[in-house]
Amino acid sequence: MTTTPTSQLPADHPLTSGLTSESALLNQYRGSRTSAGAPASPERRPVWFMRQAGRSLPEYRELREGTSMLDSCLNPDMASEITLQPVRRHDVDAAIFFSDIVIPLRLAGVGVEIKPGVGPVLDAPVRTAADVAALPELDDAAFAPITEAIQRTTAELGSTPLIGFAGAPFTLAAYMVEGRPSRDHLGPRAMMHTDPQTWNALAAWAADVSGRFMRAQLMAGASAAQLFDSWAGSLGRADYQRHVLPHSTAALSHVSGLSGPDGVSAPLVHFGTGTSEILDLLKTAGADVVGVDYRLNLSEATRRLGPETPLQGNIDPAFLTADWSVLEAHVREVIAAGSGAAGHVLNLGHGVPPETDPAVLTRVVELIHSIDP
Ligand code: 1CP
Repeated sequence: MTTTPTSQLPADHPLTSGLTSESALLNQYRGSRTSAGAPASPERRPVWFMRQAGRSLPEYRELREGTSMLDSCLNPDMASEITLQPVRRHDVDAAIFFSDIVIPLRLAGVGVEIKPGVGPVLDAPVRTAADVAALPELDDAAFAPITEAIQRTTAELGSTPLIGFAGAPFTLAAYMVEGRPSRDHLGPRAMMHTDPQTWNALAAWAADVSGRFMRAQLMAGASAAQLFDSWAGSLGRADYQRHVLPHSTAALSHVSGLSGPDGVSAPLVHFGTGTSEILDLLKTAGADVVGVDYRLNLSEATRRLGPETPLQGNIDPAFLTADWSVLEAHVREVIAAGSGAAGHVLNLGHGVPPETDPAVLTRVVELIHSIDP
């Protein structure tokens, strides 16, 4: 049975009830600095960190002991608790749901594990037209543990928004074709040219499962969502535009315009690493906010994207081990560089390195909150 998906968030959703709709995070994601008649935001400058939940936290390592990564993601109690840990510890302005980009594969019945110290590894790579045709259908009922974890999490978070996420079709398909992490993603990049039909079928499958994964998180209570195209930087402009962008657009179309009855919609963020040269293309996929990695100065990102585009980023994780004065100067520079954009949410330019001292992250949050918006 096919039903037309609704674009209406449920009545008890934190965006609909107003719990998170005026949060500092959402105001910046909406580009409130330029909205007509908007007062200078009285609230603090919002910050969260990609991979804020994870191995940098001792409480995470303790809880995860003896449970595999994907089993932890699918245990609603654990996923919820791990999502909340960095919010309690660092006082960040958003939680990011503890899960992984390969969870939709696992929920569809594709054999996949996350091997410690390696990353996602599939039982069998997906390389031929027959492999793609044999990919299972993902049933929405499989999202039950995700929905449950999110409901528990948002009940605890109150007015702090939860961000949902998914992997973009290229990044997800890269793991599927290679069967494991790779450096240059030659497998998926070759498939685009040697067998474009199979590539398109695979990327369309990935777009569908990732789009529905984000949608399930938003419907269950997430107030924003981020599409991670971590490996899109390995593509040239022409290949990105022709073979990837349409699929990322399709993934985002599952969640664009999801809103409450008063029209308050859930903002979408699009992020990739090494994407400086395709940043303008990334923006056209349909997200509201562009996440910038650590390689590009935010003022240059604004020049490329226009001042109306809200930005997220881009403290270089390499500074997290530097002397505090060096790190502080860098954070202040990032804030200044982002001041020309309609909105700016502070984040790292990629994920928290596992060896990061969590006390440093807490201090960075305090610094950011101490600087007048
Ligand atoms: O050993 C462990 O504790 C597992 C490490 C780990 C964690 C904590 C993995 C394996 N995934 C995650 C959680 C995760 N993955 C989150 C949680 C929320 C948070 O940010 O705090 C998110 C958003 C992801 C998304 C993800 N998974 C991405 C996109 C973001 C990025 O960092 O670029 C990617 C590329 C993955 C694949 C993946 N999963 C895990 C690893 C180590 C990897 C990368 C492997 C590689 O290098 O290719």
